Amino acid sequence: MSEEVNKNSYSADSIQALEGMEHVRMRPSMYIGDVGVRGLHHLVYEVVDNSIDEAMGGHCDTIGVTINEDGSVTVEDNGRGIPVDMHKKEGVSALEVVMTKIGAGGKFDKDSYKVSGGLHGVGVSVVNALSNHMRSTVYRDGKIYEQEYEKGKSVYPVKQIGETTKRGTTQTFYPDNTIFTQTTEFSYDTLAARMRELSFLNKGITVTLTDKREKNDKGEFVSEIFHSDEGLKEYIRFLDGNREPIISHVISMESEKGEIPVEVALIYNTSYTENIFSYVNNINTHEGGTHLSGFRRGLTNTLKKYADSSGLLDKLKFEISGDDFREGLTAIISVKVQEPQFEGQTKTKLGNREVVAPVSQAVSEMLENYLEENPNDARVIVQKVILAAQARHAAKKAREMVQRKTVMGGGGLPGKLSDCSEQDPAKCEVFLVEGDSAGGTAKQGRDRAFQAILPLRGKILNVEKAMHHKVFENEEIRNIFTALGVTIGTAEDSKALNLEKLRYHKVVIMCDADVDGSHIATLILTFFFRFMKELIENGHVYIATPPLYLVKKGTKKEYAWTDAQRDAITEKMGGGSAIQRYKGLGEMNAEQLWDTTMDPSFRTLRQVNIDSLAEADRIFSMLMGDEVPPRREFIEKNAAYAKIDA
Ligand code: 0RA
Repeated sequence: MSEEVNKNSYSADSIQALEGMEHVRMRPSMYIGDVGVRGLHHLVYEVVDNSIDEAMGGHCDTIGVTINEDGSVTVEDNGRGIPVDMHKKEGVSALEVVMTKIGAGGKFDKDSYKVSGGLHGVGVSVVNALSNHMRSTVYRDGKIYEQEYEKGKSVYPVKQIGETTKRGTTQTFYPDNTIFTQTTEFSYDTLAARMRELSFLNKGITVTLTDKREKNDKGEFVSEIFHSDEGLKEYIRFLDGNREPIISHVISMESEKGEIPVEVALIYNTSYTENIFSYVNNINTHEGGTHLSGFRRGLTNTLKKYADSSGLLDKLKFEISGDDFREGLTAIISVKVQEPQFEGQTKTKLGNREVVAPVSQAVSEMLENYLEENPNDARVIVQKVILAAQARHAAKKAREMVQRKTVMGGGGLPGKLSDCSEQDPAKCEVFLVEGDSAGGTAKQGRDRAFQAILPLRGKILNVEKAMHHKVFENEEIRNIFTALGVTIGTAEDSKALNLEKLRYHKVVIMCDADVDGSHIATLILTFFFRFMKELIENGHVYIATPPLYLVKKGTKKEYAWTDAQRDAITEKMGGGSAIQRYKGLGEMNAEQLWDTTMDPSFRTLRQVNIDSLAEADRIFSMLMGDEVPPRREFIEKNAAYAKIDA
C-alpha cells in the first residue's frame, strides 16, 4: 500500500492523533516513567495488560510472551481479537484507532470489565509510538487481519491476509533504540518475575514466557509457564517458601463490597519482619494508600477484639500498638478500582477514600471466621503479638539511644568515619567498606573533598533473623545510622525513615569481589531493604565494582572485570604478560583502588533499585534464611554476581 493512499485515509481527528504520537516520542517519560531499563520493560507490561483485561473479562485464558531472536517481543492471546471493523468517527479500522490514537485503549467496548492502571494503562498506542516497528495480527471471524506500523504510524490500512479457525490477537514490537538509548535488551528474569506476579494476581490464566535468544542444555528455548489456580493463597506460599509458618493455613478471602473487588491473603511466620504487598489493578502500590489503611484497620480491630475477649492480654503492662499485630506477617492485598487516584512521590499510593471500608470489612470478616474456627492458631497469633509488643518496648529504648546520639550530636559522628570536607549532601558520597584494612586503603585513595569512608568490621548483623532491639543495639548498624544522619520513626509512622538530614546522596557498598564479599554486601543490602527502604527507593544506594584481575606486561597495566576481558587483554598484550587475581580490596594499593573503583570519571557503580518488592523480599528471605538448598541453587545460578539488584 502506498504512502499516498495511507495519507488520504486520515481524517482531521487522526491528524491530531498523530500529533499525540509525536508528543509520546518527544516526552516518553511522561507516559512510561523513564526510558531506561524499567521503561523498556514497561512496554511489554502495557501490551500484556491488554490481554490480561481480555482474560479478566472472561474472553481468554492463555497469553504467550516471547523474546524473539532479533530482540523484539511478541505478545499473543486467545481472546476475541481486537475489532477491525470501520470506526465511524475516525474513518479507519478500530484496530488502527487502538494502535495509533493516544488514550483510545479498549474504551469503545463499554461492556467489558476494564480497569485502567496507573503506571500502565496508557494504552498500546504508546508502545507503538516508541517502537521502530510494530505488527498487529488479529484472528477473528474466521479471518486473519494484519497491520504494521513504524514509530506509531500505520504503514498500510488493515488487510486480510488469510483464513483461520483461531481467535485472538498477536502483537510484535521492536523498541526504538533512538528512544531507549541505554539499552533495548529485555531481561528474561525481569519479565519472568512480572509474569509470575500477574499469574498469581489473576488466577486461572496461563502465561507462557519464552526466550528465543537462548537455548538450555537440551537445546530447547528457555521457557516457563506461569499458572495459579489458587491465586493469592499460592502467592503467599511462594513468598514465604523460605520462612517458617506459625499457623496451619494461609488465611484468605475474596469479596466484592461496594462494587470493589477485594482479594486478601495472609500468614504469620517466625520472623520479625512485616511484609505487606498491595496491588491496585495489578500494579504494585509501593507507597500503599487507602487499601492498605483498610487492611491494617481490619486486622488491628479484629485481632485486638479477639485478644481482649480471650483474656490473654490481662497481664500485659503496656498498650499494644498497630505495628505489634504485623510482626512476622506476610500479606497481599489486591483490589480493582475503576477510577484509581494515584498519589505520592512515585504515584504508587492509592488515594480513593471509598476503598478503605470494603477492604477493612473483608479483612475483619475473614479473620473473625478464621479465629473462630482455628482457636489454636488464634492463640499462637495473640502470643506473637504480645511478644512483639514487649520487644517493641526494648527496641524503642535502643532506638532512642541511637537517635539521641544522632540528633543531639551527643556522641557526634562515629569515630571510624573519615568524613569529607564538602557540606552539600548532593555532592557527597560515603563508601561502606568491608574491613578495617581495606578501609585504610580507601581512606588513602579517596578524594577527601567529597568522599567519606566508613569501615565496617567483619560480617554485619543478619537483620533478617534478629529481633528489632538487637538491630538497634548493634554497633556497626548504629554507626551506619549516625554516619548517614538518618532517623527512624515519626509521630505518624513509627517505621518511616527521615531522609531530610541524609548526609550523602550516594551510599556506596564496597566489598571484595568474592563469595565472602558478596555475602557481606548482601547483609548490608538486607539491612537497607528492611530498615531504610526509602534510601534504595530514592536511588541513593550503589554497589562498587572492583576489578577481578590486573594484567601486566612490562610497564603496561590493564584491569579486567570479567574472565572474558582478562583473556582479551592477555591476547592483545601478546606473550609474557602476568595475571594477578585480586582476592580482595586489601590487595590493591590506594592508587589502584582510586583508579579502578572510586574515581567517578572511570569507575562503574551499580545503582540498586527494587523493581519488584515482592521478588526482593523473597530473595532476601531466602539468602538470609535457614534453608541451605535454595540459597545454594540461587548462588550457583547467579554465580558471577548475585542479582540482588535486579
Ligand atoms: C475491545 C473489544 C473487543 C476486543 C478487545 C477490546 C480486545 C483487545 C485486546 C488487546 C489485546 N488483546 C485483545 N483482545 C481483545 C471485542 C468486542 C467484541 O468482539 O464484541
